[in-house]
Amino acid sequence: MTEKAFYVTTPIYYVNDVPHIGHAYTTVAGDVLTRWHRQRGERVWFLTGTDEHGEKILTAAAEHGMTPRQWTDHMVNTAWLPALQTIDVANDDFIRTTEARHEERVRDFWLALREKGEVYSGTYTGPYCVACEEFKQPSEIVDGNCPIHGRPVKEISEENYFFPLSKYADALLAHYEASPAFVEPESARNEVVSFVRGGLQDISMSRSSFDWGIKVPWDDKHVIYVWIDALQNYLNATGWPEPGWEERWPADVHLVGKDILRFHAVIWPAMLMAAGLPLPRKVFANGWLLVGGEKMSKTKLTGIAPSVITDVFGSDAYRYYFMRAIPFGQDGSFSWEDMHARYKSELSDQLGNLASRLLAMVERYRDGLLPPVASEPALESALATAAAEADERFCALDFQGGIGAVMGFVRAVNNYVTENEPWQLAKDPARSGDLDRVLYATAESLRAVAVLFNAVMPKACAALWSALGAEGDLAAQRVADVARWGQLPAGTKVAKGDGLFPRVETE
Ligand code: ME8
Repeated sequence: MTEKAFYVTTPIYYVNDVPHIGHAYTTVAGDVLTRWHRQRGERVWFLTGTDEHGEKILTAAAEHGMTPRQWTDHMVNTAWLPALQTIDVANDDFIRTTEARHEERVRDFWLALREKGEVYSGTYTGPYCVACEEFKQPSEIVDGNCPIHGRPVKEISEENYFFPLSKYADALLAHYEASPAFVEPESARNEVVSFVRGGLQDISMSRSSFDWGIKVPWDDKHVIYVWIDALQNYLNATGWPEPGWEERWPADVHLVGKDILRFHAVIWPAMLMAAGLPLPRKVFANGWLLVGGEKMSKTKLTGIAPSVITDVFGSDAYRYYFMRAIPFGQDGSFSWEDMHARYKSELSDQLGNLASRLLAMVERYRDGLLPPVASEPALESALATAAAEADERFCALDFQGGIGAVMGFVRAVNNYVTENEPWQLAKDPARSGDLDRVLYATAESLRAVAVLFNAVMPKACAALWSALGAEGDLAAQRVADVARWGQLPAGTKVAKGDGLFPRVETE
């Protein structure tokens, strides 16, 4: 059997509306994580996709005078797939819950659970938030509104089929105890544990008041509840139960926003336990992206399309900013001022400036040809430390820390150039050897930076890689080899090229 892939998923997003930077946030994190693991030499599988059933989608389609099928096709093709290009995401698969490969497996799964006695019929009465597509506890409702969306919930009373979630409480608690890394960060884990300790209620696994969904296989007056349908995408995308599914499953990381933590850390593992299938290894909940102090959402009309930002700053700076500015797992605010300030001080003034200084000096003093390989022990050891630190942090989903480690090295190289004053060395023919050494060491450092920042900023790093005249495919460069000094051969032709991070007007 092929070695199991490192399998990462994002939530599958609702297509009632277009993507905003909150959706892109989780997806970018998944893309950075998987690109990093690829550069560790691992086989990786990165899945994203769309959640297309349920009342919310049905209503959106009707409001636009389309059938749900027309609407979901339209949204996927015009908005959700293009958004992946906008933010430069290299997913391996894209699953839609309206695909046969998903719908058929959902039916099989529930037929099997019903045969095992894991389904019973009953009546659900209580509040429901269509925006969350979630059955709520009366105690959660604030003045008749959903606590997340601030919009009225509706009272529903339906004949439904139920999944006996409550009987899995002990097994779930035992699992959280035995595998502390199953839910991260710590705050998310604590929330989940105390929620389950508070006692679980059985959940409705079907809806009967509308028909946009996967029909319950033994009763076509019901459709499978959209969340129950959606969660299974992660398993179905592996091809389960066809041969080969275990080369992906279990997922190594389910990336989710904290709004949907309970579905992933409580209901989903209980479903898998009921089916006798292995559990995912980790559910990691990111915090809220806030705009103007509020959670940005489609329903609150504060949603910003990713392209509004990438049109100004480009996809690399976009990816860099969100991963750098907000500790992953905590809430954080987006503001244009902060984005611009970091773009200027970190990307333009540090990284961009270092690259353009080096390339210009090699051009000017050495006709664009790299001097002989030369050792520079202080930089070599700073690089080894930064690479090890970055690896540890990125693998722990501490994107801010991983970027910080590489950026710390960029600053060290900038200081090295400033202290060694190659422009002064160039004036003194007797110090030509010193100039060679400084130019070589700086170029070699930048080679390493291109490798270490490739997961975060693939386009800029590819440009830097080619400007340095480096050979081979950048994405194939291994993290484990990055600190091996002397990889750029003497005489390599560098090219000045355009600046990596051009000035952006503050307007
Ligand atoms: O919940 N800050 O889909 P959805 C950070 N279809 N992340 C945010 C965010 C914000 N302001 N807004 C959205 C669904 N997100 C279901 C998921 S999975 C089997 C089914 C991100 O379109 C975050 O990852 O409402 C959040 O969990 C997800 O988008 C919700 O996307």
